[in-house]
Amino acid sequence: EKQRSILLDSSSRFPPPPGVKLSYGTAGFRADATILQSTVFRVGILAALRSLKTQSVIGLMITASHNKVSDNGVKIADPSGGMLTQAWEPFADALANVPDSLHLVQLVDDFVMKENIPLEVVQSAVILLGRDTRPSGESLLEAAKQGISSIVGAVAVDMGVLTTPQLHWMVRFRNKGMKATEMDYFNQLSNSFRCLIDLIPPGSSVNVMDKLIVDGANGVGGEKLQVLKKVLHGLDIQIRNSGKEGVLNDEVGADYVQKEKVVPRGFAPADAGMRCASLDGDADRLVYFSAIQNSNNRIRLVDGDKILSLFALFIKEQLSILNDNEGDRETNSYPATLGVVQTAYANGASTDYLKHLGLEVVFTPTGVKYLHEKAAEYDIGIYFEANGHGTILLSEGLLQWLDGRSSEPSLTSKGSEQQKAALRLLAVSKLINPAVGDALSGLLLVEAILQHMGWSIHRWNELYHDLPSRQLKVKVVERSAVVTANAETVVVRPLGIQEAINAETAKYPRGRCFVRPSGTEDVVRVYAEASTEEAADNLANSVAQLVD
Ligand code: NG1
Ligand code: ZN
Repeated sequence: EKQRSILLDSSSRFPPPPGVKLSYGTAGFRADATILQSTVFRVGILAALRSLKTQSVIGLMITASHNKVSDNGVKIADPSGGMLTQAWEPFADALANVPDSLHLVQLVDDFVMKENIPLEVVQSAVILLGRDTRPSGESLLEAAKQGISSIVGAVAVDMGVLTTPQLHWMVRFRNKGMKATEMDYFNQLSNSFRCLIDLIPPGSSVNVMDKLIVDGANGVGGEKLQVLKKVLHGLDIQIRNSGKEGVLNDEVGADYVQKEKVVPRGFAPADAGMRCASLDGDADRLVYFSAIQNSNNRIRLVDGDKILSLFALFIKEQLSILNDNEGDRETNSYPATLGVVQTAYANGASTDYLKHLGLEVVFTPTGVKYLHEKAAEYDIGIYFEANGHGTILLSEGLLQWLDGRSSEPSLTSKGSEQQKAALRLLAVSKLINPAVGDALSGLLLVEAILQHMGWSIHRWNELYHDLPSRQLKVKVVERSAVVTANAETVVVRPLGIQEAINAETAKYPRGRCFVRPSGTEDVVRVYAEASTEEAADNLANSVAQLVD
């Protein structure tokens, strides 16, 4: 009927590039931008079907994050603002790789049947589209629109250039029936930041904080931070690499800074010692650093693990104020569970530190979909990848209880410590992006907590000392030949490799090492940690040879 012929017709205009096999991976589809037209068109179809199925607003983001400017990619935001449900990933793979339009129509037909998607009845589907600053983004966005409009009743709304977390945020709040424009986003961030600053105990903050210098990776994050700055009070920010001159992710950005542990381009010798932050290409990752004077561009890196530690410390402090019921027997405490979620890439010293604080630390495989899912099991779940992607999730139950605590009349009159702690946690819940890791909101939370503690970046960095670590990539013919278990810490195939890794690792004090296939690049990654730089390098190199 009509739907079939529209789909047949439009998909024949987007033939897939021959001989390319794509997989949805840890962050959607990614490849050289020139081969992505058909993929993005097809993901447009998927987004429309997803919207029909869930009867909710869906997001489609065109970005390749920290990858080079000539790459691009596409990923879906589900109704909650989170990643596409894993249950649909096999369909995404099948759809992206189907050879021609006849097969495509058949595949869609079968899937619609299987999932019971209401195509016949006239339904409406809404898909919000966003893209980062990559030059290929515009024409790929057009392909996505074509894909969406080949499903009857589906409407694409172009939100323009956005950070990935902005799009996820908009999807989430649109589905809660709220206004969710870009300005709403900026206002919510700046208001909740202000709230946290106003709640700083008198005397405990450094009144004048030095300015923060931010590396915008020559991408969308720097651009958006310029806008946010205008509605923000109480923070002095200077933005570098805002995209006007340099190339996206070219020796700039959070991925480069975290992996290479050097100063990004665009910084001057005079910046040494200053508090600096770096965003990635779509602003969902954040790391801090400070350049070491006369050191060949070396830095003190304050990575995602340390951001996680700072957040955990602050939240734990607020919870213990709330649960301190001395002289206040009337009020019930809330048995809030607090959990932190890391991956095998977390520095061993961070895990030791968090456990030492008495926190529950759990591990998942790489990929925020896994971390996010785990964190959602707690009243407060904090997750971070070492590379700076992470956020904080607070349960509805806890938020309601906090709401009650913060407005109890008996407490209000006293302006008690408990009331303030409740208000702080509520402000955190409004500042932090509940959908995905968000460099802009994460940055504001870091800044608010540093002011609250009265800490410099150096004091923060002293929470613990990172173990020296090294990451390598090994190009292999078939990365899927490497199969891992136990949150990617053990290789189960090819047989024998794990024994060899164990034997190497045993040679080094505090040695730890693992390998895993990347979900976003055609490589196998090697991570090694040991008590000295040299040992970490040697361990990584010798294990890389085992995989090669
Ligand atoms: P892969 O390529 O699967 O290692 C990388 C990051 C992930 C995650 C995704 C999505 C490392 C070692 N890996 O995944 O943590 O952020 O990209 O962007 O940083
Ligand atoms: Zn990113």
